[in-house]
Amino acid sequence: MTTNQSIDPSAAALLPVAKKQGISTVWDRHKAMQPQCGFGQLGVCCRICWKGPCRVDPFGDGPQVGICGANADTIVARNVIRMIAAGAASHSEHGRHIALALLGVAKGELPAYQIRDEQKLRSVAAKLGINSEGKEIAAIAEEIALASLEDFRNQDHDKPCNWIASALTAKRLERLAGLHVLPHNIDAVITQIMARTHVGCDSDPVNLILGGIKGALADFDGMCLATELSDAVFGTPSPVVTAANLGVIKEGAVNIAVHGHNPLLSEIVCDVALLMDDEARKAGAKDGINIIGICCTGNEVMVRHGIPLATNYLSQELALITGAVDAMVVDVQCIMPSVSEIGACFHTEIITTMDDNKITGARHVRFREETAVENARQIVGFAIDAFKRRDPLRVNIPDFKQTAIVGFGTEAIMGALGAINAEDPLKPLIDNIANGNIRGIALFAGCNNTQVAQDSSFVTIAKKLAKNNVLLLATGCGAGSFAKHGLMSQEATDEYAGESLKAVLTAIGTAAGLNGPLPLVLHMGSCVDNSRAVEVAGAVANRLGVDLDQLPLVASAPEAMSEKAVAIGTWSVALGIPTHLGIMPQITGSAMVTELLTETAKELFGGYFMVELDPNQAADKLLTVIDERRKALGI
Ligand code: NFS
Ligand code: SF4
Repeated sequence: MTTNQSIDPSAAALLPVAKKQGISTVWDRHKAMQPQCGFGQLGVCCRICWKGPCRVDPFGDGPQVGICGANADTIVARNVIRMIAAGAASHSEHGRHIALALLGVAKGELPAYQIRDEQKLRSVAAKLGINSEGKEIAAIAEEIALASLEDFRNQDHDKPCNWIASALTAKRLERLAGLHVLPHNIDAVITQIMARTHVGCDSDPVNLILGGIKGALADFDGMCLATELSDAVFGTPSPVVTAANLGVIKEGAVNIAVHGHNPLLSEIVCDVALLMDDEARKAGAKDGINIIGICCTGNEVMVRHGIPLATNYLSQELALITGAVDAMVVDVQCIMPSVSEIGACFHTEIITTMDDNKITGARHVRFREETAVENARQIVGFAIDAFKRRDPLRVNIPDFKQTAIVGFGTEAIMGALGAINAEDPLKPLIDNIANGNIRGIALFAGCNNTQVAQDSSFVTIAKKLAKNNVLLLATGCGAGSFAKHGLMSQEATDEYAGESLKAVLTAIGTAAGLNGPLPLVLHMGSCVDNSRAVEVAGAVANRLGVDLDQLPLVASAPEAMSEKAVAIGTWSVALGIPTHLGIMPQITGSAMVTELLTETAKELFGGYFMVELDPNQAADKLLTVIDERRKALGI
């Protein structure tokens, strides 16, 4: 059963419960917000100074410039690049946090953390050009942490950030350098966007958008380092069987939802939960402690440790409405402020943990890496206490969950391919792309948005592409969506993959010891893990001696919502990837900016935005693009 708000059966089961209990959800608030402001939708509302707000009349009858004289092109460009700056700030702040933690680990200051994957650490060192031969692990970690932090403090404009320089093909780096959009310092580039968009500064839309693209590439740099350093500290993902959807909540357990993005907290909560399991049992929880994930923190612990995923962005409130979540522990980003009010309708502890991310009405436990275990113990203790207050009569756990095989980072994908050709793991992938068994590759990323029925665009596009033999990768809430709907299973491959794709996935999965095909959609991790897909694509491009904009590779964010998604979409374009948006971006009030990002970008970068709200047509357009690229490659 589905609703027009969501195709997730858990939503259909729980929305009536919410209604009966008088609890409003994101969908109720969306309805109450209608009609939404048309000026805002077009991006032509400016609040950059207090002479405003100014709104340019899209029909040409009213004012065509703001009080300072800024026209729609300037206003739209400034608005969108400020979104990119915020997205880049979010991802990069996450990255900085991990880099500083790695430095702390290297110096022996953070006993709660270790280097769990030494091999990864060494391969990161090699990637960054750090000689690790004969060096202690701690010394290598320190050098890597400092090289990463250098990306936040280098002042030489001509020297690109270390991570982006190590991550892209030489051709791409050259092209980006030629356009002066290679970031030299993440913090500086974000600051420059804020500075140039201040009243009375840059008003040239082309110049503004190029500044935004540099910011988006700084976002890419921040996520590369966040991903790779997290692997070294917490382990590199490898295939693991788990489950997704609200049915992973257990009535007989103390259920702790970890929600947000940063694994520094959730990893330790998982460790401590194991140690405190007996305490939970003593409190009457026959199934002990059950950790469940929401949003990208959920994806992080899912791909690394097989922790089940409760849900993705849009139904985070529904997890609480089950009445069986004892604590929701949040760190940063994508946490609806409404959760504290809904938690208060139940026995649920909503616990914020980061000093710059508090929610009114929630409990705050000040999480520090230095005291991580102690903090996590306190958090788990609150959850166990809350469990004792749970009202069994208000428990409504929908009986929906799907098996998901997840954990396909670059290493896992190479490992699986290596089972077919150990000497040259890329060969089976390249051969199958060349012979057409794999028609192309699509990366699904991004959020949920109340403007489309939750998960529906993801699922519709993916099924159509799979049927047409496109290999599917996913991250973030897109990955959450596929996991919940059973598309990360071997059965899904049998049911939905086109014949040639099925044969390839079966050959690889079987050789890799999965006793059957690879899942239909490969879960690469959280949103910061989008860098993994670029790594695989870069390896293929290098091997073929081409650049990323020549590969039959597309990206799709059919339900995008956040500023982070705007940043990711923009770097995807700058890296040469045709990038579909299934939500109307807030730029259409400027024909010039729209053209820049959809047409001109193609000439400059090879990548471009494609906007198509209808998922069926979007799939067709993505297939057309894949075929164009194949033709150009002569395959
Ligand atoms: Ni990405 Fe992940 Fe989800 Fe969107 Fe939010 S959780 S970082 S921003 S909503 S995919
Ligand atoms: Fe209006 Fe210009 Fe101020 Fe924007 S910067 S609010 S367009 S006067």
